[in-house]
Amino acid sequence: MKSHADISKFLSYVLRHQPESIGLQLDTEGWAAVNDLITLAGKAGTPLTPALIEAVVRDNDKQRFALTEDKLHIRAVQGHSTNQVAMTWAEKQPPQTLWHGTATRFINSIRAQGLVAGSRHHVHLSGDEVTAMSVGKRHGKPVVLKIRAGAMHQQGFAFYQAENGVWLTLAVPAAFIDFS
Ligand code: HQG
Repeated sequence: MKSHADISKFLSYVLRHQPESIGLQLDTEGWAAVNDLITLAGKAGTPLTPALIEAVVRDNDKQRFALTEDKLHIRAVQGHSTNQVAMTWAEKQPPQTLWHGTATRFINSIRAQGLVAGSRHHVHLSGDEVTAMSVGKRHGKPVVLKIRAGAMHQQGFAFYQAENGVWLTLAVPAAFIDFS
């Protein structure tokens, strides 16, 4: 039987990146029908039940997923790269400072280009340094960059916050990044 972590990885893959890999359809806000997900995941070798999905969504360490109240639809709350999805959030005023965890090997490129979204739809920023550090560790030797989010917002850059607290913006010019 697959662990909750394995199922979370599977759900991240099909709900954020490659829904077509199992023939799943997401709407533009990222929602998939739970019944379709169960049928298609089962065919693809990942047996799911409504109770298992509920438990994975509830217990997920980063609260990556959300179910509708009637539990008929599920989505990833952020982190998408699939073009099936174009999520809309209300703009939100960020705190003065946000943090971005990355790897030291990316720093020269980030100095030159600023932070870019890459394959995802947004640059992901954290509200605290500890979280940013753990995000950076996923890529190698971590480094945490201080982002002048308040100044960016004042100059017209839009910020959004996903239900799990992750801050999102389209790009961060190098001028707003503190590399010290
Ligand atoms: C880097 C996880 C070179 C960027 C986390 C990052 C997060 C550049 C990498 C979420 C660059 C992209 C997202 C530039 C940015 N030159 N490198 N100009 N601009 N980068 O995984 O932020 O566990 O797409 O610094 O907790 O690491 O999946 O983004 O290192 O919230 O739920 O390019 O993923 O959540 O990597 O992580 P990613 P991320 P989950």
